[in-house]
Amino acid sequence: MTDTSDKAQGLTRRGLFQGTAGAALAAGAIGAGAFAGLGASPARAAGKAEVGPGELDEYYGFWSSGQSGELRILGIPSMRELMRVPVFNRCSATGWGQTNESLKILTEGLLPETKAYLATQGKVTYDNGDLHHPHMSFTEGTYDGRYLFMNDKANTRVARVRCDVMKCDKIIEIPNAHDIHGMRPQKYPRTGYIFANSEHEAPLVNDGKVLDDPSQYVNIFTAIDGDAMEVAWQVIVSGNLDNVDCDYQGNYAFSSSYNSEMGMDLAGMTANEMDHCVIFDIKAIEAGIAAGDFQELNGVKVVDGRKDSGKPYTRYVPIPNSPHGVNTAPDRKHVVINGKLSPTVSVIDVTRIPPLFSENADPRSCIVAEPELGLGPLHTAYDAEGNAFTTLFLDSQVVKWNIDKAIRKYAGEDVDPIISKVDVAYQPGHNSTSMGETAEADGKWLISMNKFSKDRFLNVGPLKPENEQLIDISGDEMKVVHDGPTFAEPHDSIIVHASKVNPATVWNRDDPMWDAARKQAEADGVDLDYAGDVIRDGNKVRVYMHSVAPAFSLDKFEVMQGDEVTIYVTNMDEIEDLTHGFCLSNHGIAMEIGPQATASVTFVADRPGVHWYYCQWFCHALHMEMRGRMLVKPRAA
Ligand code: CUK
Ligand code: CUA
Repeated sequence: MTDTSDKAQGLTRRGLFQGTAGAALAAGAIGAGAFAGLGASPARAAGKAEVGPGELDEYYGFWSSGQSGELRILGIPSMRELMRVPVFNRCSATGWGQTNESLKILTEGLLPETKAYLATQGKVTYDNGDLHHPHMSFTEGTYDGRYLFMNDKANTRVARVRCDVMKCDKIIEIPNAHDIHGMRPQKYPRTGYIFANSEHEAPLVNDGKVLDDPSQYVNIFTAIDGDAMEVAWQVIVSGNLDNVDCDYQGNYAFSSSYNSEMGMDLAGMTANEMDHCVIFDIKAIEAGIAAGDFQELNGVKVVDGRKDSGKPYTRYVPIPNSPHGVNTAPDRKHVVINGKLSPTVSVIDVTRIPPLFSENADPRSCIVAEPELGLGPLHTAYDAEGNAFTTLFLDSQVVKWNIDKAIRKYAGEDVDPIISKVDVAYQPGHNSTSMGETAEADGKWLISMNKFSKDRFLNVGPLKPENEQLIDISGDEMKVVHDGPTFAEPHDSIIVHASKVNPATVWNRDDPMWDAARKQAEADGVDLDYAGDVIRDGNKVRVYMHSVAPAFSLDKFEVMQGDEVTIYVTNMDEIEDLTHGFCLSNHGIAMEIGPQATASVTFVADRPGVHWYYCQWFCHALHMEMRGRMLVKPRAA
């Protein structure tokens, strides 16, 4: 988040706030008071937030974890954390970042210059990530349960998680871009493209010769083919890019830009009262590329969509002020750009966009409402009845407002679009509603993802958890029904009805995840399913074993000091929830092997002696006995 202290805001911003704070506060007072007697609408009920022991949640919540780098799965409404899926991070439990299978995924999509840089650090991949935005693939405007996609702001990557096994299967680094932030899948006809924003501007040729010449800085919008996980094309833009969303027709994507100024320091970035939203015309860009109107940069076709380019690929809609979240409404028509430093949100009507491109109409003519909601609007979510829910970072509130009323007010009618406000604790960033970013929004639950928990939980020291509050939005008055502490730092979440997701309970033995292991076993004449073999190949040793609770098929094996050893473990148990582990003590080696899965790890055996390996995943009454010995014979003197 931008520093929102008075000192950091500078005079321009303070002026803006002073001019509008009074009106916003008055609106807040009306919201809190005037509707108090109305009570909740009886039409819908969100249901109980408590989910009893043994009962299942109605929704999956897919959570980012910010600088923790992983994806998390929660049950909603219980807010129970169900699973952590390592993506950009290292994971001690599963061996993500250490197994050969995960290292393939973590390394194959890196750019050559990144691999070269990492080699100078003695690494093959990054160990950290900053995962902000998890979103599911769409078909015809709603979730289809195939994939989850997510960004890494820290190291300019986009990853995909397979929903059938809830494991990451692809990670790519985005060339020409710097620090991928906003990211959304195409909603229609299907995903399709993943749109990804490069947040931080950089010189187009970033060779260390340019620092203080902003005219040489650019920013890049990327469309990724989500099936192949390859960059499809890119667009050079003016200003930076923050968040992105797209329409329900498959025509446009929308990116907010908080630094239209191309400032390189805080004062520079917040100088203008108006920034912009960039509208990308997907079909025009595809046509331009087909017609050869691109330059090739690092193997990617890049079109020029800068403000003064005169090209038909982009339009720049002025938006107050340093806008942040971009959220398309389930009515398939409206897109809300959240003002952040302006107390307003700007509502774009997608049916008014074509004239911007065909007739060079005034870009602001696509704006049909700009309601003043309160201080620090960051993100907006939706119900099924034309209402929107916007987080107010500075006010520590969520405001419920009606899109149609906001449009009528903008057209001059005397009507208040604000329905109610609720206090949240404290400083909300993203929010999300049940199915709210799809055409099947159902208006039951809202999660307010609050950056600070302060006094809401037992004190755990200077570093506090964040606080995610579950809010019942089935009535006019929003009701906070649950506080959910979480570790660093969920930015965003989606709430997906459980009927959309149907993961396997046991791996398929033919899964491509261990293709390389399967091929190597074939070359070595080993059957992975019944393995208990040690293959020597020069100073490389491949140890194949399978596991059936409570035993490994090899209870000992021998290698020579200095051998490069690869251990393959296949879990032949077919029972749901029967995961084994393989931990080689005092070697820093551990991994998960799910039922019917194969996993492998490679290391150099350089500690003479007997070393135990053991199953590190409690699997059986004789789990403690599930162990064996590796003998490392000393190198001949
Ligand atoms: S950003 Cu975190 S509060 Cu990265 Cu989606 Cu708005
Ligand atoms: Cu196998 Cu514990």
